[in-house]
Amino acid sequence: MPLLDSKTGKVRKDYSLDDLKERANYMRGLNLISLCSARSGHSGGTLSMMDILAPLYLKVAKHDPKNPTWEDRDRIIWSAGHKAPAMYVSLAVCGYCDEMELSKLRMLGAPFQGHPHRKDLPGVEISSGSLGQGLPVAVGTAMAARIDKKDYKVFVITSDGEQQEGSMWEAYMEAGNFKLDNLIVILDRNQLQIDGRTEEVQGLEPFKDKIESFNWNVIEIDGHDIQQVLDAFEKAEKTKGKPTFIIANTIKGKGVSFMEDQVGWHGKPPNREEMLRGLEELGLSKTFDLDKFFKIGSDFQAEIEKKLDAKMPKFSRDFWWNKQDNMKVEMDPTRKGLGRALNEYGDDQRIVCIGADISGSITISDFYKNHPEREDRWISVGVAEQGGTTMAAGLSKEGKIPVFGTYGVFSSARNLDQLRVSVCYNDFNVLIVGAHGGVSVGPDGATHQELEALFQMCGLPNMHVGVPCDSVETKRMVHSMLFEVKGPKYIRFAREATPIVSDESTPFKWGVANVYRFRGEKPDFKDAFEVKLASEYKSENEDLAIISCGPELPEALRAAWMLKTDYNIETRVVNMHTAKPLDKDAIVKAARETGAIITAEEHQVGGIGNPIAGVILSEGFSDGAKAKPFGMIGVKDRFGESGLPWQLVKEFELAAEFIADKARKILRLG
Ligand SMILES: Cc1ncc(C[n+]2csc(CCOP(=O)(O)OP(=O)(O)O)c2C)c(N)n1
Repeated sequence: MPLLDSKTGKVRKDYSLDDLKERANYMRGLNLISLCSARSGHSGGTLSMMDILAPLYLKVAKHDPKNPTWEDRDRIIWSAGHKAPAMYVSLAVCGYCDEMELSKLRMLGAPFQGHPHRKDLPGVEISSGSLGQGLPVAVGTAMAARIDKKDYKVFVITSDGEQQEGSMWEAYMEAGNFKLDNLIVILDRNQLQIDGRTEEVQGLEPFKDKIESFNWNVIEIDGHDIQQVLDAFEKAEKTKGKPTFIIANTIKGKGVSFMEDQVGWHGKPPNREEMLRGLEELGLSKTFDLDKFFKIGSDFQAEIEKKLDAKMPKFSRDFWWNKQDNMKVEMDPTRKGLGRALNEYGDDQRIVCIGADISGSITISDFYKNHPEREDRWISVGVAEQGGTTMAAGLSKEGKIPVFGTYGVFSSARNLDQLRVSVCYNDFNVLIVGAHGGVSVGPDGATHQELEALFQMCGLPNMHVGVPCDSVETKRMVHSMLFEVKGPKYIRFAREATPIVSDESTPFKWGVANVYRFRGEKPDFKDAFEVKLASEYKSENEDLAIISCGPELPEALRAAWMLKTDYNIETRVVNMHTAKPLDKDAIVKAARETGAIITAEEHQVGGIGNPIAGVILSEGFSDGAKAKPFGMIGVKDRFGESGLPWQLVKEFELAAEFIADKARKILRLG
């Protein structure tokens, strides 16, 4: 059943096999130019799907772009949300949106986030991007159809790395058990994931037998043969009493020779030259009006920048990073500190590192990269965060020092009960790494921006939580967490390069905050601040204290500089790098000795702000001393968005300008 007019039941256009081949090729071209415009995103796993998506969206599924919420439509659920560009391309060729609009892929405020959000764009059935959830949602949708006696089908797009998630297998069991013959799953079996070949990262074979044993009808096809794709869908629709699973054997990056079967093209967009080469290979060099397409994207980007500039609080001059002749900073991603530490300290035979398919990105693979002799202490679990966490607990029980790491959303939330019971209740010595904390993760969007881990992690008894301010402090903190801090521990860091504001001579003591004081502009930003352990700091009765952690600390330091320059305000900046335990002495002193307090964090507001407020109220002013003005900077109960990292720091009001503006308000400076 093809694309329909839901009012009349008439077919909008009946596509022949040749038409579908032409469309699939065209969709590859549109995909390439959108990714090039976005300058980030997933090329390989989108190109592998086009010979499946063209027939599915244009000929097989029953839907109507003019009536996207038509209740009898077939539901197409994308479990593999990172393939979003391919979804947008499919929706565009069906007419859900204008193809030219795809030039805004992954841009702030556009409806095409790095991972799809159902509230942004008609035709998107569910928000996804956290692997292993779309299929289980689809099982619920198929159950709803059965309850409502509707005959729509539920199609699911999934990928092979995703099969490593345990939640997929619960769903397979349920769908087989409930005989959901209205459920049709299509697996993009391209054999690659981020860390390498699927069979090497965490093998799936014999996959067909496994799924069949769960009472599924399994059909295996060449996913680039559109006739085979059409036949498989037809067989699936005729199958009764069982859900259908189509294993579509594909080639990642299909259609662009230099991307085909290349692991490096997973999360990488083509640059302009690569895009042009790709279009040429596809025979599409003259098909798109590239000038017009890219102009729409760059005009939109310019518009975003203008809006953000207008939104920024104003000061006497532009204090933005590296905008002055002096006060220069070097930038480096905090996550790199993890890799440096594991590389240097990994000879300790107790250390065992567990990777979950994004090992290079979070740098945990630096543990063995230059040390082949350590490979027997490296465990790849694949995309399986719950399994990785419980495995770490088991390793720790036998005296190992396990380090399990992935993006923070998946290492603090996906596995929360595993952390609670198997790690924390047992009080096992496990280091959990949460990379990609904060909105500055950028274009990947909400699903990949961890903004809640401090609530979860600090709420767990026995857990220790560290949030280092830069890559230098990250390395030192990892050392301390490996060898000094005993018990469960979580380290949170960011993705983007952020200012380096410490060095080897900066004091560092687990559980003790550092105090930073601005002493006057210097050629290097870092040298403009004197740093002391909070326990050794003598009060200067400053006007204000800003208590911060992580890469928001450099923003707090910049705010201190701005406030001194424009208002002669003295600020005590406290680096609360251990979010648990909090350095209560440093907080109480700041509350009693300075004129006002601001907490600043690149997290949902209150991650460190709430416990700090609690310490201030219960211990700072419990003797009846007069409370001081208090303010909080953080993300205001909102999911993140796609955008460029520094755009998001502005959009979410986390930049120093917003901290300094908050200070202006609570100190009532004109
Ligand atoms: C729960 C979860 N863990 C980790 C990730 C990060 N991630 C995005 S894509 C990907 C690899 C996916 O590989 P595969 O499923 O084979 O997709 P394909 O190769 O077809 O793109 C990973 C680990 C995620 N999105 N969700």
